[in-house]
Amino acid sequence: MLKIYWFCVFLLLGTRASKLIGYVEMTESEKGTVLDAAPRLHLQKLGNTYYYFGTVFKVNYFQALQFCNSENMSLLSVESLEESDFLFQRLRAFFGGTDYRFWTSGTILPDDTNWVWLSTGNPIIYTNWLPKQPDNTRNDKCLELRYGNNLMWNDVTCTTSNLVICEVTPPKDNSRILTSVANCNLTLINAPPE
Ligand SMILES: [Ca+2]
Ligand SMILES: [Ca+2]
Repeated sequence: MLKIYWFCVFLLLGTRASKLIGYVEMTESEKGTVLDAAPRLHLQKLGNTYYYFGTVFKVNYFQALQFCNSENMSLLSVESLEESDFLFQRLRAFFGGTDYRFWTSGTILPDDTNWVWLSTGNPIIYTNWLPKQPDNTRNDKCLELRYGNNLMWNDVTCTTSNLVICEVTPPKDNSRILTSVANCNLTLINAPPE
């Protein structure tokens, strides 16, 4: 059943970007690099958590939250060294040396004092800031990952256009998964054997 679900997610994510107001398409040169990698890069799994690597459009922080939520996923929260290393290794296998930047759900917006993962509501405990960051140079209230710097963190203006990584850990009773599959409009009879 999980295989069917993720196939549906893959299909839906490819068309949903155009519904986001003000999204920025990748340049032709950027597409040349990342689209070759996209089919294998889009969905990766660490433990029980699945990650979607958006590689074909850029959005601001708020649109990134909206996009992931619309797919029953959450904008990425990097909560451990293990998770950070996993993401970097997966990206490095495809992106080579070019610098790409990705949104996380990290933000200081709620009280302008403490950094939190907005997707979970939890305070940011594990950190991987670049040297001299966060520096809040231009009203920098949101947290981006810099692939070109080993996926280390920078605070940046929330209206910046970045790529997106979503994550989800399917619930054990999988009721939400079944709902998604039901909405997916595929014929379950033709599902591959588990
Ligand atoms: Ca996470
Ligand atoms: Ca900064």
